[in-house]
Amino acid sequence: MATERTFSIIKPDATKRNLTGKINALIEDAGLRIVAQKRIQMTREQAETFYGVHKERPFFGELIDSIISGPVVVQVLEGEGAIAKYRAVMGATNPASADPGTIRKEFAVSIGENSVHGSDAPETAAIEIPQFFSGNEIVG
Ligand code: DAT
Ligand code: MG
Repeated sequence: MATERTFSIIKPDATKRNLTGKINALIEDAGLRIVAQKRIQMTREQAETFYGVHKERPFFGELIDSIISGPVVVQVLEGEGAIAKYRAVMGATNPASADPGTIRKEFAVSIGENSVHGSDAPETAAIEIPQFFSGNEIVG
């Protein structure tokens, strides 16, 4: 499998509970490298663009309010099959269904406050990464 990059967000529910380091440990223990990382406050406009694919979903308003409710840590993760690997480390969207040892099982509060985002496909990663990082901010 090829080396890939995926886009990750440590969401406000996790940064508020001071869990950035614990989540990064699970990421690194899985063999993924954090090749870019910064802590930002997302604007409503950035959030609406980022989550644009979910615009018609009933939970869209809640999703936007939640992702701008505090600081996030945006990251680029690199590794063999990084996209699928990170989805596995994250666990299921609903923490109640997530496997033991996954980030969401260990740390998420609810389906809406589920601690992390990860790209779901190479095409998605290619759209998401440049929304938050310029090329020279990513150091592999
Ligand atoms: P994922 O984050 O696992 O890729 P998704 O892309 O389907 O899941 O949804 C994006 C985010 O929207 C998800 O992380 C949390 C929120 N969300 C999804 N389904 C929800 C629901 N039924 N109620 C509230 N929030 C939801
Ligand atoms: Mg998704």
